Amino acid sequence: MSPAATIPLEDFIKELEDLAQSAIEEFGAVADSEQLEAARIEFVGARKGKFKTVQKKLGSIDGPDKKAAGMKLNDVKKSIEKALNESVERISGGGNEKVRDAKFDPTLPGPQQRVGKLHPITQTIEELKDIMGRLGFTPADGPEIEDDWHNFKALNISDSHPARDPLDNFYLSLASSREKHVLGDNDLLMRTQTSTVQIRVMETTQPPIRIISLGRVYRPDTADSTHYPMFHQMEGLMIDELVTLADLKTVLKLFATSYLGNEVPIRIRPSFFPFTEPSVEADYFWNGKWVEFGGAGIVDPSVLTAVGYDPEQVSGFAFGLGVERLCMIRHQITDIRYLFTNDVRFLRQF
Ligand code: FA5
Repeated sequence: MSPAATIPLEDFIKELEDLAQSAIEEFGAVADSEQLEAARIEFVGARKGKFKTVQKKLGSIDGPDKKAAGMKLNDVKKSIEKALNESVERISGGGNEKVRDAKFDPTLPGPQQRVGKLHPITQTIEELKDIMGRLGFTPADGPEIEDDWHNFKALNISDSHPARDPLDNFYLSLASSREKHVLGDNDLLMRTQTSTVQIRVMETTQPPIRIISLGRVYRPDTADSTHYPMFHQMEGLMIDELVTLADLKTVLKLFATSYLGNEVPIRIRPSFFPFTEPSVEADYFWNGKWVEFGGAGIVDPSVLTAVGYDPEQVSGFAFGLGVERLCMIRHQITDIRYLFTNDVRFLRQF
């Protein structure tokens, strides 16, 4: 067997020096990231780069010359890398210290960042406030944990009324006597309606009043496509001299056409609430059926008396609308449960 052909050390060194020179010249001349990438592949490409090709010849250098050849190879490698890095820095503007890899193309758009959004219910609440604000109603707030007076008694709901049934309410038990001392002996519960805020506002404000209150309410309802045990209501209250059912119908109609548009049919039908007389319920027509979106009526004189008003002097109307039901028709959401499962694939759509 004939011995493998060897390469003289001088030839190897000459080839390396020529390679270094042309690499330095070329990296120094590139004008944009495309040319830079082409030069990078040409000289230091992992499979077919020129440096790789010369490096493979190291095996053909005579044993005693191998060490010198290896050292030269390392020197040339370093000077090519230096020229490459300088070129990357020049092309990328030099500002970013981390930009060392020629595969980085500063002209390409960066990875898309997803921007968070408001929950569809929050968006609906903002829109409702906006519409009612234009009709002269300002927002008011009340607590979600309520006492018997504000949730029932002041609203003309008697002690024996079925609406007080423990099966229809989330009552809270007071754990300690200290809590009882601070909060009083009243039964506490998660409010079942925002009508509680009517009472709180009337107790502390003299007419004329024109408020809305938007917030969460709680009922042990079984969840289905239109019911959830926690949902939001928008309460409205207007108290002044000579407020009539015609004013209520006008405001409900103006609200409904602003929010739903003219093409969604709505209807108002007689109903009953202990705190309004007469009382009505409002429905919109959607997906082939009437869906109730709120109750309303003329504030019962006994409620006005309970808060210290004179029913001979002032009158008013109130309404309570289901925010989820309004959000659902706006966005064509067929099941209320989607609003509370927090699936980002659903939430991203709004
Ligand atoms: C009331 O809560 C009254 N407080 C409304 C009212 C206010 C009447 C002022 C008169 C004067 P009702 O229980 O019907 O009424 O609820 C009002 C709306 O809340 C319903 O029309 C419906 O849109 C919504 N709603 C009721 N229960 C649920 C539930 N479990 N899940 C989602 N929305 C509901």
